[in-house]
Amino acid sequence: MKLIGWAASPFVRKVRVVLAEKKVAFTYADENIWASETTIDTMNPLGKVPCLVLEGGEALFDSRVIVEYLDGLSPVGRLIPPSGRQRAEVKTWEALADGVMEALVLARLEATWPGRTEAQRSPAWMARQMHKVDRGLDAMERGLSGAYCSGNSLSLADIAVGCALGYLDLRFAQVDWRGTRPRLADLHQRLLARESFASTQAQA
Ligand code: GSF
Repeated sequence: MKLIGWAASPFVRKVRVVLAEKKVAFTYADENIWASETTIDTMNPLGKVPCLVLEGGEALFDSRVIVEYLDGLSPVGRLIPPSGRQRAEVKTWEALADGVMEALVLARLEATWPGRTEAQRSPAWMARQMHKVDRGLDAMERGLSGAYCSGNSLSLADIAVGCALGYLDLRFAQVDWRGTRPRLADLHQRLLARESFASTQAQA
């Protein structure tokens, strides 16, 4: 299978970390989805990455669909509980982390997308997104009572949260998210010690 991605994307990183944790073989194709000549929309009509192209040529998107598919490929190192409350809990953590990533991406696009003039950029819109980020991170800090976000082993919840925190460090280095969130800071440090996170860290 082939993963089409973009190195800085936190959603792509989530998929890459899951591939590494599940030890699934794949090829990686970096696609600049912001360039006018991108052909990503022939695979994903929404023009977004990550997109996983299966052996038969079918394309899977978005990241939540892809990670669910990958986790089901083998029972080894299960990252998503099969059913019930535990499953809902992990998926809710993922939704929270994805929401933080989405808000960060929207804030960054508002500030930097070259299709917009300086006068068209809205500080109020950026502030609205960063407020979501703040609230999201506070909720994560409150919810993190043990070594892992959910249950007592690594799950998709930790992976998604780690990717959101990594994207903050990558694109919003000025945000001191660690100051009031020691448990998240500790989780992030422990995640970075894993090969799956260390090998997928994007450089600014
Ligand atoms: C979000 C993917 C996304 O926003 C998912 O896969 O979970 N809900 C989707 N990808 C961005 C790259 S990034 O900023 O992470 C993307 O491909 N944007 C291109 C565009 O035209 O919006």
